[in-house]
Amino acid sequence: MRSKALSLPGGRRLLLDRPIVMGILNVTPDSFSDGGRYTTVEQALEHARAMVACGAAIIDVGGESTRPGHTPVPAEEELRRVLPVLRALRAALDVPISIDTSKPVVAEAALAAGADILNDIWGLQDPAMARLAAEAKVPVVIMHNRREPEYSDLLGEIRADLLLGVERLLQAGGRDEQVILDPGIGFGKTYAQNLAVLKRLPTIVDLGYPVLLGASRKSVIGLTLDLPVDRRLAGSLAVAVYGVLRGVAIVRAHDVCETVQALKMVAAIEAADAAATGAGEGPNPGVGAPDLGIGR
Ligand code: HH2
Repeated sequence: MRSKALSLPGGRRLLLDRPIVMGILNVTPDSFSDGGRYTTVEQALEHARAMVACGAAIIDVGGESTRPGHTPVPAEEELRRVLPVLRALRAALDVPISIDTSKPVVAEAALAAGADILNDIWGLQDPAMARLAAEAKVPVVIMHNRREPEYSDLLGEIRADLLLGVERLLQAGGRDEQVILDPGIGFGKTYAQNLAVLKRLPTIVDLGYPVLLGASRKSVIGLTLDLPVDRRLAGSLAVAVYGVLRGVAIVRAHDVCETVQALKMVAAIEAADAAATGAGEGPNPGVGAPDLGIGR
């Protein structure tokens, strides 16, 4: 990872010294798993507060569903959905806020309303978005996406596409330190391709930028486990854990409490080595932990 912290507006910093969770706040009527649940400012704020209380390090606000077959939303409608929520979040919470949009006009207004991070599911393919990101000097998620899932070298082409996004940012005057890369699970990829990308996450991590992974409740999980959207928590946690063990820095999740818990558990195990191999002063195994006996 090139940088262990992201610079945010107002001199704030977002530390990436351990994996963090980005909580999803879709203020849409039609998102694939939580559409219509947080459409009033009050509902959105309450949900954001709950996610922060559970340990969300970023709140990602989206005003347009991008699920397959979604209805495109004009910029005016997207602005009408996200701006009041962004203003309310900014007034009530210190947590960094990202705006999930690919429309430069929405991104610009969102930054003015207090958003700290741009999240572009089209990876700065629009030059106006690249210019805006460069001028705003904020962190930007460059997500991989394609209209058709056609590749002759899946990982090689994803890496190249992502680096093109970085190049567009740099050409527009932006900096490497702003970049977060995202392989775009569920975007322009078949089921088998999504799994292959997950398996080979280190090829994206190796590019040296912080990597964000967004697989929460997605169809790659539903198809694997043959489960509907409201029963994909275990699968989502498995993917999150698999991702952070392979270097993912930011996990985008609907179920923030459970995801934070899963990542804390991973961190505790990873931190245990030093203490446990010392003079028997390792961490307390926990109240009620069974004595399994030596050799079991
Ligand atoms: N996935 C979705 C939306 N935005 N942004 C990033 N960076 N990475 C992702 O994987 C990603 C994203 C789709 O999920 P969701 O927001 O839950 O659904 P919908 O698009 O239906 O609102």
